[in-house]
Amino acid sequence: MRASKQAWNKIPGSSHLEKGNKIHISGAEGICEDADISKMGRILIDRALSHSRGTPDKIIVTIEKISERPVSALLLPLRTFECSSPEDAWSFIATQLSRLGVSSRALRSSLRVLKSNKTMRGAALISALSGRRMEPDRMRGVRVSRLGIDTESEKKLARRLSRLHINNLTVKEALILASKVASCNDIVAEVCFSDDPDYTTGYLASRSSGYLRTTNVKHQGEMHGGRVFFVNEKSDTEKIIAWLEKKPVIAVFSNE
Ligand code: WAQ
Ligand code: MG
Repeated sequence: MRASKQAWNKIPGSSHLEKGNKIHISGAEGICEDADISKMGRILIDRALSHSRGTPDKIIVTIEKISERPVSALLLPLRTFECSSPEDAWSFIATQLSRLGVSSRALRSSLRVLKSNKTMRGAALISALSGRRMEPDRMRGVRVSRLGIDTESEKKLARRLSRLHINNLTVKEALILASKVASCNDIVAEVCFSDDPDYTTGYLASRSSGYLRTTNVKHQGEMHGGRVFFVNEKSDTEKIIAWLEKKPVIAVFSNE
């Protein structure tokens, strides 16, 4: 599902309006059984209609049959780091990312995406070394899709998150997405700030660090946010994008 809203700008010196940017309101994706398609459609439409970024004037729901058998990806272990301010949070994230081999150029490049008020629908692909943007459509970014969690793992995850008082859809969906992304060999790390004005916890994730939630990555009420995937310099970008967008992946606690 994706929901957006057309912005209108005042033409200076006149009472007329002209079309501005299309504002991304919300998006969501998942995998479900045939029997649950209508239910899932309703849930997604309701979500689009009640979002803190605003009321959309366009909602697109795409439903596709998946013929390929999903592969599994291990759910990343989760930890939360309490940070006192956006500066404190960024300093923590930057330190972790440099340990993972992300250059300072790439860090600067990622901050431009994460702090931009022109939020993208998808994620930016940034070379971990040169900081170069690798995705063909820089306005849209790359949208990770075809991802889910198996029923047993979902129950176990709900129990674990409940104990931490964070058993909500935002955390669950972000953890599943990060687990799919981290299972891609050519992705070094991910960093995410929500673009929701009332959600100030972000995260960084990678296979070796796990999913590290970071509080106060932005101030309450701020509309910026985004996602960045740092990729190996010599990787095949087209292949990575096809895998992120099209490969069905189910997150699991263990491969047994
Ligand atoms: N694929 C790629 N990028 C995406 C996707 C996706 N499926 N969904 C969202 N994005 C990008 C897009 O640029 C959004 O503007 C940005 O991420 C933020 O999306 O542990 O809510 O849905 O407490 O606002 C993270 C912290 C919450 C969770 C993430 O992201 C926690 C969140 P949002
Ligand atoms: Mg959002």
